[in-house]
Amino acid sequence: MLAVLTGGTGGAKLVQGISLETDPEDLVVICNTGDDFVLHGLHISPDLDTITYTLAGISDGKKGWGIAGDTFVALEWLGRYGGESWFKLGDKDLATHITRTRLLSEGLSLSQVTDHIRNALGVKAKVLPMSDDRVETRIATPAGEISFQEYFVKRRWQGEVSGVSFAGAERCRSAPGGLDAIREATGVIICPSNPVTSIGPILAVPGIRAALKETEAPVIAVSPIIQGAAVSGPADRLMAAMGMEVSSFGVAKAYADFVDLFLIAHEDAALQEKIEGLGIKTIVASIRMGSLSDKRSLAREVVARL
Ligand code: GDP
Ligand code: FO1
Repeated sequence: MLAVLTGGTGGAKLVQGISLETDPEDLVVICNTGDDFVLHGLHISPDLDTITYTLAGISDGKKGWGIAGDTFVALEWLGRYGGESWFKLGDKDLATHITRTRLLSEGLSLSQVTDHIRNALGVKAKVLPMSDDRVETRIATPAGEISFQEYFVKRRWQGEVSGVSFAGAERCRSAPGGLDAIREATGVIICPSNPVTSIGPILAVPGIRAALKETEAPVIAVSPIIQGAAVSGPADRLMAAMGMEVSSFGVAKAYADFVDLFLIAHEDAALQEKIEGLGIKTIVASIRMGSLSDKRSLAREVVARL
């Protein structure tokens, strides 16, 4: 069994490749839930949904989130009634959030709800939230703290960030099966996700970092940073705000206590020796995933090392 740790859009590219290059029944995908929030009274779990839709083959590949071909009629009407319309919830996507909110209110845990949704969509891989408990990524700005979605979507990651925290993380528990998946895996893959706001919250769940250190399985990570910049999104800005070196070396350093193998881009080959100095075997590879064939070949490269 392979255990995969991921956020949403960037991680989903590799998750798609892995699911096509391995037996999906043999995959446990542990997702960030620090981005979860409540809007229109609905519990929204963007990274769980991005991964589930990707594995179901229904994700909007262009945007990286939501369902391909979805319409936005309900959103327009929510706007007419004075509701918030900056977070683009599609009509089909809304059915997911309504179902999640209903099942949670009936007493199911987030992992049980996630299982229900992925089964209904015919997804064979196990999709697990990092925790069933509420953990909230908070972005500190000079004007005060805001939620992750407010920073990411409403403000388009503009403006100064002075810190990132994960409210509730210290008291939360890993979702059932999460720690065992890491301990019992034959390989663990850390996706090229935002190290601060996608992998960071997962590592803040008590027990996960220790399980990654203790597992006998090789732990392999792919750099989300190429030539000192994120391929998409604010990972580079957030790394700088957290005082990290903005490079694949900076990512490797953050994972150095548990990662055995690290994949970096050809453009970063000059950093290979420096990263190996951290005690991490470093491989130069094609880690940009522009096409399905890129995703599959990177997945093959990763899986071959496990
Ligand atoms: P989010 O939760 O939607 O932000 O998704 P993730 O955290 O999983 O993905 C964002 C990260 O993926 C960013 O830091 C990007 O640099 C990285 N990323 C996106 N596309 C690629 C790619 O093709 N290759 C690599 N190596 N990283 C990528
Ligand atoms: N990202 C955006 O940039 N704009 C949106 O309007 C938006 C809507 C949205 C709806 C459902 C969903 O599951 C994801 C959505 N995302 C949107 C993506 C989401 O904000 C990000 O993928 C993550 O939370 C970052 O990790």
